[in-house]
Amino acid sequence: MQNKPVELTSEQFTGIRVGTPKKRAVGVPAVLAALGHAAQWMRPSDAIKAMFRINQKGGFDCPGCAWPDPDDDRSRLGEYCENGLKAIAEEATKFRLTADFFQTHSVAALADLSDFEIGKKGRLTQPMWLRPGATHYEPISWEAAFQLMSRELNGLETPDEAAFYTSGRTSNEAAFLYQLFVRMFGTNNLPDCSNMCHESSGNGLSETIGIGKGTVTLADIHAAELIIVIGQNPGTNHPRMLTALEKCKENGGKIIAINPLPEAGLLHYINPQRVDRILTGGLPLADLFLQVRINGDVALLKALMLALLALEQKTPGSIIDHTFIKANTAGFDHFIADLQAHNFEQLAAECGVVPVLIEEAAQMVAARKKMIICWAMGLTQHKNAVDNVREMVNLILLRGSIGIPGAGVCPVRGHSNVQGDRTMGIWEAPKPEFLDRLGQVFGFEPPRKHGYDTVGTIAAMQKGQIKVFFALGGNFLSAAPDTTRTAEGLRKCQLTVHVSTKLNRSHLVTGTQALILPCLGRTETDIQERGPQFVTVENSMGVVHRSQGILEPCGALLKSEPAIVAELAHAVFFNRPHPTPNWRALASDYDRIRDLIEQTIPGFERYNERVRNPEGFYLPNGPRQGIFPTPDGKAHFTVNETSDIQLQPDEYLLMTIRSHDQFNTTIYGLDDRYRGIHHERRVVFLNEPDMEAAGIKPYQVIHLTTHYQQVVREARNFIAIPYDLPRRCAAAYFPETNVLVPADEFARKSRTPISKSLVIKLSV
Ligand SMILES: Nc1nc2c(c(=O)[nH]1)N[C@H]1C(S)=C(S)[C@@H](COP(=O)(O)OP(=O)(O)OC[C@H]3O[C@@H](n4cnc5c(=O)[nH]c(N)nc54)[C@H](O)[C@@H]3O)O[C@H]1N2
Ligand SMILES: Nc1nc2c(c(=O)[nH]1)N[C@H]1C(S)=C(S)[C@@H](COP(=O)(O)OP(=O)(O)OC[C@H]3O[C@@H](n4cnc5c(=O)[nH]c(N)nc54)[C@H](O)[C@@H]3O)O[C@H]1N2
Ligand SMILES: [Mo]
Repeated sequence: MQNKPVELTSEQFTGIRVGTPKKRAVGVPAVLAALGHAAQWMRPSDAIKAMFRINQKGGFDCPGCAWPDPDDDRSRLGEYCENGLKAIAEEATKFRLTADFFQTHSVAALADLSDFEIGKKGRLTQPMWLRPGATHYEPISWEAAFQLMSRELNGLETPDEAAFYTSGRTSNEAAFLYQLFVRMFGTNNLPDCSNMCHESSGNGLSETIGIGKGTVTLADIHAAELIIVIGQNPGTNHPRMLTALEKCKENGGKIIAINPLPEAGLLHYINPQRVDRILTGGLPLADLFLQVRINGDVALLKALMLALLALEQKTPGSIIDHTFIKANTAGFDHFIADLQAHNFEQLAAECGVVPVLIEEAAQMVAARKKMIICWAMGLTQHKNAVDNVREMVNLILLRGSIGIPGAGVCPVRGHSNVQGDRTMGIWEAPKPEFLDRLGQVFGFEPPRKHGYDTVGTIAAMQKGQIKVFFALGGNFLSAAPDTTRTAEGLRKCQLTVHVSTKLNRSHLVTGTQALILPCLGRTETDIQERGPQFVTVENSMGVVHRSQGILEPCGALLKSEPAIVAELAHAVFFNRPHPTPNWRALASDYDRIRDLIEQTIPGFERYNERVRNPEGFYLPNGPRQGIFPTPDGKAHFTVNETSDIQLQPDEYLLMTIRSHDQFNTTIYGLDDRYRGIHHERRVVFLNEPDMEAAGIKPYQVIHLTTHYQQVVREARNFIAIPYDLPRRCAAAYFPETNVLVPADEFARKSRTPISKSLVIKLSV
């Protein structure tokens, strides 16, 4: 039974209904949608409790996105948003998966379900084991599970035969213990979701401004005169950002949106917590919308900067901030020489935006020094993604728009603690200073060789070089590129382990044996030997704050993530000659873990004390103060490459994006309300004239293929939707399209898969 091929993704249709795309986001329909999810999946008492404590001081951090909470005035009804409440309804569901469920459903039968159906089965409540050759998972005690993992890990020829993945929901405390355990075990194989996400931002920013994080605070967003939102869909993925943009506009700020899609949340926002806004139909957000072609951003930014140079020539000294540039930057002359060698009209044609609109954008930029650029996955998942990031830095430096209030760079993070995990050392390429300090504090010699990142792990698995794959959260199979190859790799492992709250497809494509370890979620109380515990997280703007669950855990057997890591380390290092920390004591009181973080990582002085402030504390950020911690102390202008993708007549550029009803691979529902799609995910959005030219009828079922390095990858059965997007551009949802993403094509330097610029062919 088990030998029947396991479905890597469901290809079934669910019954599409198409409406008109929305021009306004949020408002009352969003509140109703959110309440609908809560009512359907949660116990009413839990829903009410959770709604009032989400993102409140002393409450729990929303398990959704990493957008920060206001330092002061938080809405009484929780700092909540529609998709935040959906995230909570997903985690705090009233449904439970017990041992009986796994006894009646084989792994193969579960894999036949869609991701939506799998996720809705309920919370995992006890450790489960898939024995070698078995068709069904069966219960296993925690003790036996830790023994099994310890045997497998200690039996490896080298520690590098294990890979330890992290998803960005993991708390600082769990992440710190985890990387410590992994490095004491002897490897830097710490791939994480960030490798597929903002790695390009971290890479481009570290090199140019000396820190791999954003430089602005929420107060800066409110105070900015101009915000450019590029390659991001905040209405769906960071809805609370719309409230911050609203404040900026009320203070007189302007917004430019740069996106291939006219996303509802970029155009118009109805704040659901303000009656005045509801009654008056809300507030227009973007003052200017530039409908860029996919991967046309470097060309667009260059054209915009050329238009700025033209303005500067008319009124010298008014636009380029020479004083700032001279005092704080390097590489200006080289950058300008390269820029001037480009042709404005050619760049405009390349990015697909008409010249007058680029000139209008330049006028807006020229008139406002307090400028912030916000971005997300639309810029980071391309071959030239790091170039995208560095080109935005050029624009910021040209205007001297950094190190002053209301200005700077703002990569908007995804997972709620993805930034904190990196600060804690979840990184396959750790800095030597970090390892030195870790070694000093804990008295060991950490491994120095860089480990595998996500694409490196997939390649190593395929070669049979990874024997144990351990995941602290996430859904590696579905989130990673090249689903088929990733599945092949996972199947070559001896043991695959997932610490999870919910069942997902990664639990169904396994090594010779597999474990699922159920853990507490953000919403639940966490009681350890020395009393109730809270965890800490770092948001997108470098604020570290506490998060404490309030709901009763969904099962008595659940363990917290720090406890699971500590027990694993205890089991693995038991009887080793060299002493390691008292792991169990650490997990009994998270203050103890925080004390060790304080000793190891700069910026965490008086951690336990400061994190007890209701607002938490800001981590140090040099560029925010105009100090650039690069080797020469300067911010760097760089020369960057425009897209080198040349489409053949029958090719299109596909971006794989999120619907309004999902959190990454977790499918909340089957609607994408703002884009007018209901009850279906297997859709591909195409430009209408392109469809006519190719003879594709609206709603016709078509198939998508990619062709990289002689490998043809196919995703079958997508309904073609005519949509407002540039010629030769296409969009479809992830993770259904991850089968198309090659694992061996990625961004230069950051190695992030090219999920936003896949060259595809269509067939019927
Ligand atoms: N509800 C919800 N919230 C989430 C998530 C979720 O899945 N659901 N995921 C979380 C995570 S981990 C992340 S990383 C973030 C993701 O947040 P986003 O980056 O907003 O997510 P995507 O859907 O990938 O959207 C990318 C946007 O970029 C645009 N885009 C694509 N290609 C290009 C391009 O070449 N140039 C430009 N200028 N734009 C382009 C797309 O049209 C789309 O609007 O959200 C986080 N928050
Ligand atoms: N084609 C394509 N692929 C992409 C992207 C894209 O835009 N296009 N985006 C990429 C991005 S930005 C990201 S961040 C990755 C996401 O990659 P991942 O982080 O690996 O994926 P998620 O879907 O967020 O993980 C969901 C699973 O996490 C588990 N989980 C939820 N809460 C908790 C918790 O509190 N603790 C633990 N231990 N487990 C929990 C649940 O079991 C759930 O099934 O995907 C990437 N993949
Ligand atoms: Mo992400």
